[in-house]
Amino acid sequence: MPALPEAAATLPMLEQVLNAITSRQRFLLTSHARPDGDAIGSLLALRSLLLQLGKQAEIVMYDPVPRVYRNLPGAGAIVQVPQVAAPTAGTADTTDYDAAVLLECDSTQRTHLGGLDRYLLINIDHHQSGRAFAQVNWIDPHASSTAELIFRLVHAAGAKLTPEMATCLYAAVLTDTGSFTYIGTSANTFSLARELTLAGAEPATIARGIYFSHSDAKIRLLGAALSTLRIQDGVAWMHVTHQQMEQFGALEEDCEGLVNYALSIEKVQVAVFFREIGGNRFRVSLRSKGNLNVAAVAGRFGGGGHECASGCSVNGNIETAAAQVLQQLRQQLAAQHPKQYPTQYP
Ligand SMILES: [Mn+2]
Repeated sequence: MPALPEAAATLPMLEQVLNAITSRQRFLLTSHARPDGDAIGSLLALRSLLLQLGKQAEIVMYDPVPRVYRNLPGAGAIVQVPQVAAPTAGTADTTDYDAAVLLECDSTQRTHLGGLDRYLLINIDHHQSGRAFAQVNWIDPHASSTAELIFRLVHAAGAKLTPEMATCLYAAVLTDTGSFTYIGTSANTFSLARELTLAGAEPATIARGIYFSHSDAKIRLLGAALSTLRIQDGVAWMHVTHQQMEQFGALEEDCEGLVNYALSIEKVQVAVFFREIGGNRFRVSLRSKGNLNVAAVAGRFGGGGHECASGCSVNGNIETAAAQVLQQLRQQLAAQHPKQYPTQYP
């Protein structure tokens, strides 16, 4: 069975990563703070690959593993630390790493972990915004997910794709394509899903673990958010307060994806979710169906992200915070679609 077709231009980068791995022994693996399914699934599969190659590999993360990914094979081995400490000279603790592999990051800052810069850095990413910040870089914006790159790495290394690895990679592809719904989902994505299924991933079991395993706090929070829903000119917005978070015993990760309920309304083009994070400040998640670049809007508040999914923080009470964001959304709409939304009339 042939591996997935590979873009020729990415081959040298894959080979560089493979060489960097095979010539070293001890690896730290990490990804961005507030990890998603692609980060966790790809990290777990990469760790399995390295162990299979006879290497040492430890997954070190700043944030905890979100609840819905905790049952993925190997997730229990993920270590949560605020900082990667250097080995203490003169003590028995001389453990250190030969290299750090960062998945889905455009800088070491994305990990929120200090202390990574002293290692040889290997960067594997599939984002359009990916940057070659490391000594070894493999960035392929055509890949559906980092999982797709790890899959190619497994093949290139001549390793066995175990059912556990296939399960982790399938979970990553599933979530990073929005259950095979996002732009970029292609025949290639389904070929990958097929290969993973043949290797032992069970689609129904994995989907149940991710989409039917929420805390009740998350759904109560959704109820509170929906009760504040407002819609105007194709923009929907809603919010939750800090007090509601506490009342329901909700965690930050319970807010993940709530914005999509607002975006699911037919007439809505852009959805915004506001989460109060303390005194007169809101964390803002923006989602777009594709007509409007929400990364540009988040950028005006010091945030960032993708054209269809971005985030930032805004000061104010909910009324003033929402008014600021809506104002910037209108400006962006006018800039992108000057005919439909003129700012100046002749
Ligand atoms: Mn990803």
